[in-house]
Amino acid sequence: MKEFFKVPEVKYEGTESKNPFAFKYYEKERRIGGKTMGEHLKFSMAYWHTMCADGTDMFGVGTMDKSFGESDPLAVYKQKVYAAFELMHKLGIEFFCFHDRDIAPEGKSLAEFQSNLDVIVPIIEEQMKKYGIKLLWGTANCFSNPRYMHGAATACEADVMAFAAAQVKKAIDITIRLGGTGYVFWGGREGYETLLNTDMALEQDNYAAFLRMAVDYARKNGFTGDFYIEPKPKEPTKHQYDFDAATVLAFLRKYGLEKDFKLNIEANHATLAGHTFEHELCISRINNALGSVDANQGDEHLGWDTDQFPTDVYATTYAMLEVLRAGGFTTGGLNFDAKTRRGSNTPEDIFLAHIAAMDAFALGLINAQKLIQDGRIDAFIKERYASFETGIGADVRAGRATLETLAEYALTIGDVKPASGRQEYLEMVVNSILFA
Ligand code: XUL
Ligand code: CO
Repeated sequence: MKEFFKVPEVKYEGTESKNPFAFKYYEKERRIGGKTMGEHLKFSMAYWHTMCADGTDMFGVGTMDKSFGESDPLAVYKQKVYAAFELMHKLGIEFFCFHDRDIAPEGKSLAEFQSNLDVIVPIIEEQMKKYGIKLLWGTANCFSNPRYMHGAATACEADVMAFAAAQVKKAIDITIRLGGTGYVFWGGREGYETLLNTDMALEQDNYAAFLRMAVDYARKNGFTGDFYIEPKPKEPTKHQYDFDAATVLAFLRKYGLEKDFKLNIEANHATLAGHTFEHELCISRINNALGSVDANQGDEHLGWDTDQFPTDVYATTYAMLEVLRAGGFTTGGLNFDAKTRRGSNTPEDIFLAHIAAMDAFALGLINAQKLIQDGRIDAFIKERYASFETGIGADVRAGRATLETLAEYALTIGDVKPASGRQEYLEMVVNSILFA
């Protein structure tokens, strides 16, 4: 069996270790609050970045060779499978996610693409069994091919929608066959550039109809997992219909799709929407719609989706706090929708990036659990809203209050002097817990 990565299996060595190919914080079997770290974090490899992205950007060709020693397209994609599973196995990553286009070459026609998929999928299936690795979610790439330049499910031409349907149908079949627990829709080209050529109402109706067809097909064929929508405010289109979590929830409710769909929250997409990662996770959680996470990070100095591996420990801490408050992942997990920088172009960099990210989320989990156990933050919030537990506040909560009773009450209390929000004190508490 060919070895693609000259890297040993990555093990936990603790914080004192200086070995770059070792975990300093991620101890898969360590128990935290009733579950192991591995069960909490459910790490997943993103096939598109890790096995396909070669560092190409707007200004230059790729800096990384991901052909794995082959030149015939189908042979390249076969080697990608073996390389992917070697990598996941060595990193101890138990899940992966894919787009149809990441795992097989498109060929010259839809039929050829489908038959290429039929060659590759059994190899993936066999490798999954060999290593005990599972599929987190599948999806279809309905945004890269030029035919999708005006959209896929929201295209202005019905033939394009039919093409997208064929891709989604096949990707759902593969997801079911491989036992995936989720199916993602990221609306790559589902948006618009100018209202001068766009019937927004028609496009949104079509998008909902398309999602309904996909749900009906998948359910009929035995899919019991969750569907996720992945919000993103811009890129590639100026106005993406799935702008952010709140926008997506409103869309799902308008079309009665909220029972089948949860959200797949991506950190960098939150940044682009002008939100924090934890804001998007919190909106999802309080609406019982937190499905899965695309774990990456952006760069505040660049206005685009840089898809960096996550290493910001404050961000992972606040994210894991939301995940723990939501009761943890069920069908979802932490998918590294992230790529090494164009200048980090060796196979070792792919390992180092995953190790850094897995450790950052392990630290996030440890910290989030400490914040919960310490209890000062939760106690502060509870106390801050205590006036809604008795008197007029309790009447509001119970739906007994009216505008008249509140107005009558206000006349009896004189002026109100709200208490301090104590933000700096709370930030100090967080630091004292994180760096104890
Ligand atoms: C694009 C993005 C996608 C989705 C899956 O920004 O995040 O890779 O995660 O289509
Ligand atoms: Co993503």
